[in-house]
Amino acid sequence: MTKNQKVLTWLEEMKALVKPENVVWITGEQAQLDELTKEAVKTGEMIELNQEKLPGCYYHRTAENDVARVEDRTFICTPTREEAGPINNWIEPSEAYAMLSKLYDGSMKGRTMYVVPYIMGVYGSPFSKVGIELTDSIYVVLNMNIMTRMGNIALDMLGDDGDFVKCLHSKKDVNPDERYIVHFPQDNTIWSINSAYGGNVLLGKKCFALRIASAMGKREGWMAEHMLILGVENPKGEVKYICAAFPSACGKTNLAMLIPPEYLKNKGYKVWTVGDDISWLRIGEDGRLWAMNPEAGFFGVAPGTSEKTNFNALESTKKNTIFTNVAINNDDMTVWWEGLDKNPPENATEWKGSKVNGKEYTAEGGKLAHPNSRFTAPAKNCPCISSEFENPKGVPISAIVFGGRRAKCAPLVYQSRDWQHGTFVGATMASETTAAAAGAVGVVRRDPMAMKPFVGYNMADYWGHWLEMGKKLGDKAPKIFHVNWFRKDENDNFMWPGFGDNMRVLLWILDRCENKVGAKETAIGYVPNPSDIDIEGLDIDAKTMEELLTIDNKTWLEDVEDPNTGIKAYFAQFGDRLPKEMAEELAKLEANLKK
Ligand code: OXD
Ligand code: MN
Repeated sequence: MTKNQKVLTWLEEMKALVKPENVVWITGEQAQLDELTKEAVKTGEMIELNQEKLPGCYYHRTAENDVARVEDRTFICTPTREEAGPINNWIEPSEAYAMLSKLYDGSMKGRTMYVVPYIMGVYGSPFSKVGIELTDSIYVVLNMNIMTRMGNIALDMLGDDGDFVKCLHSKKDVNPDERYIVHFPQDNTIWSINSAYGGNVLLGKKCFALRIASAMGKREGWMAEHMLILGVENPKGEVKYICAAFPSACGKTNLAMLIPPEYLKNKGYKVWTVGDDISWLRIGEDGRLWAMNPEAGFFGVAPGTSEKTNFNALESTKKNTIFTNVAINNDDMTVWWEGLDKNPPENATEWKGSKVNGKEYTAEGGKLAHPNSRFTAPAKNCPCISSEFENPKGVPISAIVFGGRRAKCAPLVYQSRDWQHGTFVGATMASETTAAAAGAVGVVRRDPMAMKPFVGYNMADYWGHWLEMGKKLGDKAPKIFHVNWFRKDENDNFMWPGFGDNMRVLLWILDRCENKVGAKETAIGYVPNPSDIDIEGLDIDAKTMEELLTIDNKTWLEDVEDPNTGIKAYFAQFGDRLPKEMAEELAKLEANLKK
């Protein structure tokens, strides 16, 4: 336990509110975790999978109404609405505490409250921060054990006087009408109630490591970003690091764990994964930008993950993994999901819990796994995990890459002119909806820096913070790029093969960072000369390559001016809080396009 009076006082207050029957401190010791797992299996909260084929793996099924993050029930409770900004939901803090206290009152009656101390980041790193989550869910405890460094180690790092992020979670009765995910950035506090699903309840992840941490970063001069971190090793054994931010369904985990094409592998190129979702970035003593992955595991989307699409992610799930809402193969108690292979199990339990013939069920269009079903896998299982994953200093970043799914607008890759322009490129990031989701196809959705659902304060002030960081970094700033793996030809076919071949684009990016290759200056920034992207062994002709890199000024002007989805309309909602540099960049883009 701890002598930290701030912890003990807060714990007493929270106990008085939720009134648990017992309180159990989570130590992180294996014997305690084994006991909890046993108890969860006994109550049905977890299902034991085949311990020979999937050692240490368990299954969890959520309520049918509790399968994803709930953005419309997620709130940023800053003292004023303006501090939260126009794209966050807001409640005045004292009103939120009062409303939620009524819901939490006695919510753990007859239950055990687990006290989960955890570290976001590596033990002892100056980058790292401590949180404590109080929860009535063993599923949460076991997931936090994979996603964070959890238990006594965190109390040790906290010490007798350290500060921590106060996280209160009660699954209560999983009532969607009273579900709230609420953040109080000025109090470093998160309250989550009436959900038992990953992103809403593993409070170290989106809630702390992005929403609360982005606000901390603004106050303290660092950045919390929705970015993967990967290392590219060249044949001389030198490794350069890249951070990349993409909206969901644009292949972040796949890029983080990329396997280079055969001809590059043969030359000695390798890719190393440092993180697949979140990056905390600070300016190091050498003046460069350094990144650390605050997480210890991957909370990945299962459907679509296969040996072909992401061998390394699949390998990561073979032991000590928790599966949520995938399908079970009852013949051997293993797991299955759409896209794993073409062989759905006959004797299956689908994600809602019904026994079905999986072959017939899927042939009729049924989904055995929920589209947002997940694996929680330890990062150390990943075959390409970076040797720097546990480095308390993090890794120095050469390039920042933004991206989205744009059928026509964005070229395969372009480089911003400088940090200010790069901030504008991130701020105007967008992605088009796909047929996979309900609703119209090809609708542009703005998702600045892929942080739309995760920024813990006014997005306009967040852009201002990016600009401040750029000023501090000066000429040591990473170069900023934009990629688009999803450009389509006139017959609606993807023009670029994607997956491992994206490595070819990463190599151009790194060459640009080292001034080893030229580029064409265009209205939107620097675009590669087509012959500078290596297409050896690819079934792509020079004409396609050229098309992948063309910029159609008319399409771009529409992207600026569309009254609903355009950049101008998007910026307008931030009023005079929009940094003048962003308005300047918009004017420059417009002028360039009209030239
Ligand atoms: C995630 C997300 O789960 O971005 O990582 O939604
Ligand atoms: Mn994410």
